[in-house]
Amino acid sequence: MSKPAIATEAKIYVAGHRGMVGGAIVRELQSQGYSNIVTRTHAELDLTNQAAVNAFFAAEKPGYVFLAAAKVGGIHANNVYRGEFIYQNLMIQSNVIHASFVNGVDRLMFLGSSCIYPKEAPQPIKEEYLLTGPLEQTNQPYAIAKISGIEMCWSYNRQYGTKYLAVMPTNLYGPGDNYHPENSHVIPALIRRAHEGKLRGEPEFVVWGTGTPRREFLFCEDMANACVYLMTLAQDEYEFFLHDTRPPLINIGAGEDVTIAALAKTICEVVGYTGKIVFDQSKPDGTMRKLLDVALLKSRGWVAKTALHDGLAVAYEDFKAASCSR
Ligand code: GFB
Repeated sequence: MSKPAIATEAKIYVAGHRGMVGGAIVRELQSQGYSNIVTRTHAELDLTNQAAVNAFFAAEKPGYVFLAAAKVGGIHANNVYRGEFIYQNLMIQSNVIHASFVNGVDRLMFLGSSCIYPKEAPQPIKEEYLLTGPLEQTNQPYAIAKISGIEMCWSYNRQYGTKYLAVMPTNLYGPGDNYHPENSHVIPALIRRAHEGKLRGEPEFVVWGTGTPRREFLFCEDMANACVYLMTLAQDEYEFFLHDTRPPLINIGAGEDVTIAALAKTICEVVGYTGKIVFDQSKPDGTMRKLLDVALLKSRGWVAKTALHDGLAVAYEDFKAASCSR
């Protein structure tokens, strides 16, 4: 492998550094010796405000951008806050991608989600399945915003010669997750419920839906490692992903999936909850299966390292630390 293309003193903007993935990207960059990392909290810079974003880019002139800022949530939040999900994501990504272009950013990485693919996509899901069928209804507003971001990266690459990549992680979890009881994703929600059930000695542990959907889970530190790996590829290796004929889209996943029922059982083991698992079928299942085909990324030399059980143990420690500090 040739030398990474980014100097360790390059100015790197991580949008969304207070989020789970953005925070992990900052830690990964620091651990690899990158010191010139630019961040702004939401209070310091509202990414939905175009004038503020333009002024920030004009002043800071970053060379590299990780666009990890987004309005995200689990199946319930996506379904209920549909207007917020489409508006905020379209605004954030349009402002940051366009300001990156105007200010000559060298490389930009746009983070999306596996929910951009059709609900009934063949499994495992290849990048080429984008826009080949209807989307899952519960998260269509979020998915359409993210698809627009991919199209924007591709269009700017084609018209202006920019070098923007769009990476689509599978369902993520890990330190810094959102543990809200309703609006979170399944792993933080079940960690919290199992922990509280254990403390209260509750006989039953409720899991939404039928337990039969299958999901693939990637530890957020692995995701951050993949993002930095791609961002720092030597020029010819990076440009491998830039084509006129297909979007600059790369799946990032663990390569295997589990049922929600099996996940719930593993979480109970990790947390030490011994009651009975019951399913609340009044809650939606969402997509029945979402397993990414990660052959493209693997062919470029990257694979996930963290086993689900190990990652869940770290996530549970993070949940307990976060609960204590609240
Ligand atoms: O994590 P989750 O909300 O993501 O739900 P999605 C995954 C599965 O877990 C669904 C079930 O089948 C849920 O019904 N589940 C069981 C639960 N118990 C719970 C619970 O207590 N909370 C939650 N949240 N789920 C999201 C998309 O969909 O995935 C987003 O809405 C994004 O757009 C994200 O793509 C990665 O995979 O269903």
